[in-house]
Amino acid sequence: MPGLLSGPVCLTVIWMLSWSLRPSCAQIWTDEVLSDVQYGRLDSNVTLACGKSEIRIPVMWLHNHSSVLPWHQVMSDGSLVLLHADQSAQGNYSCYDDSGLLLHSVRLRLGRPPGILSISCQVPNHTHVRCSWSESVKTFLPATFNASFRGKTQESKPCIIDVTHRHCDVHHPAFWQTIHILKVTETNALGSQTTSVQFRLDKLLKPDPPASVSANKVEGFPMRLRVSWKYPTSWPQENAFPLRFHIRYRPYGSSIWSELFTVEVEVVISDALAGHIHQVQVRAQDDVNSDSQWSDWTAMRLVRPWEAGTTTEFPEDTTSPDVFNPFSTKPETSTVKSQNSVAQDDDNFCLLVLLILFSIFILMTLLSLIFVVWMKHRRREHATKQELASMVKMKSVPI
Ligand SMILES: *[C@@H]1O[C@H](CO)[C@@H](O)[C@H](O)[C@H]1NC(C)=O
Ligand SMILES: *[C@@H]1O[C@H](CO)[C@@H](O)[C@H](O)[C@H]1NC(C)=O
Ligand SMILES: *[C@@H]1O[C@H](CO)[C@@H](O)[C@H](O)[C@H]1NC(C)=O
Ligand SMILES: *[C@@H]1O[C@H](CO)[C@@H](O)[C@H](O)[C@H]1NC(C)=O
Ligand SMILES: CC(=O)N[C@H]1CO[C@H](CO)[C@@H](O)[C@@H]1O
Repeated sequence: MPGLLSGPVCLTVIWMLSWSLRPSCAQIWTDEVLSDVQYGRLDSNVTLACGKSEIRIPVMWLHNHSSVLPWHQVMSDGSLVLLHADQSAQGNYSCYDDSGLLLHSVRLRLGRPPGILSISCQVPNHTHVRCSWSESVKTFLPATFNASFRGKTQESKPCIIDVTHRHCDVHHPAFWQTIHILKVTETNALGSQTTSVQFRLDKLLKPDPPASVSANKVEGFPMRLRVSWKYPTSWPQENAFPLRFHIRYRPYGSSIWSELFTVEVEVVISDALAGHIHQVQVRAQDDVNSDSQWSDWTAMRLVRPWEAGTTTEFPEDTTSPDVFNPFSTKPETSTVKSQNSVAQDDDNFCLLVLLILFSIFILMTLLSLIFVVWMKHRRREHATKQELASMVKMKSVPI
């Protein structure tokens, strides 16, 4: 068995372990390096001091373990000035005295202080505001954000931040205040910048599109279509904040829409073109507040009115329009399918790699077992030969 430890099996195991541990090692390394970081502005002159203690001149500087430095000057106190530093000037700098002793080392990260943010807010109902932002200046540096929200004559309350998605949420804003102010502060190692925007919640109020839209023929009426839908799930109980709905429809291929408005959640269209497939869409708006915005239109529904002499091919349920509607459903299912198959391919690839690794492992084990058995065999042969030789010797010794 000790033969196994130094054998190829052990090597294989070590190789596999190091292979699987590599990403976490890299992680630890970057964390260590981050402990001594100096930040500087891109495209400016950046000064790196050679330690705090008094310096024995001359000193030598290395960048990423190489003596090739970006455009620079070394000052009389040994500090290094990088002139008009660009991205490639980032990295690990170390300075040495003339005997080769390391005096100081530092990691340089370059970037820019934060600039003004561009901010936009969505108001899907009366109790929720979500504001998101994007940087107008690329800073290249990690940043933190804080945000506050207030009505014109009101105490400010925090806008709760989601750092990864760069947005923040306000719950139960004071809707009766017309003007609201949002302030977002971005802070990084080089500075801090506050952006503030003013807006009117009633003008930003925009419901999500109506849900569960269905369009059906009306048995016995060749010019009628029944369209129904539900309040969007993000809109609170129907009675407190009623919505009004805008329905539009046209025979497939026509460019002219017919329209209907209602506060109900169902309409019967009575002027459909007999025998033709129709396209139907619905959108919603807060019924009380006409300054507010219409939702986006729902996906196109296709439906054909009832025709005399034809039997009902499809059951009269909400899914039947989808059967007529190859256009809206097909792209969805096909993208889902392709994503699935990509994921499956990945899985298959992993499985294959595992299988190959496993069979290499088995092969190595077998080989080293054979090797051990062979070694033992040889040793025994060797021993018997020696025994024989000594016996011969003993015989030849005269008694
Ligand atoms: C950087 O240093 C150089 C040389 O000392 C000088 O000419 C230049 O004006 C400096 N640039 C800035 C932005 O300070
Ligand atoms: C030095 O290393 C840093 C990363 O540690 C890299 O961004 C930079 O481009 C490197 N520069 C040179 C000149 O090798
Ligand atoms: C956000 O951070 C800035 C800078 O650190 C600070 O001045 C401001 O008071 C902070 N705002 C809030 C709402 O915490
Ligand atoms: C308002 O919209 C948000 C975001 O869609 C949702 O989380 C919340 O439940 C909605 N509020 C009500 C009362 O429906
Ligand atoms: C911060 C950092 O990574 N410092 C390293 C830079 O390079 C010198 C010389 O090789 C190392 O000693 C430092 O640890």
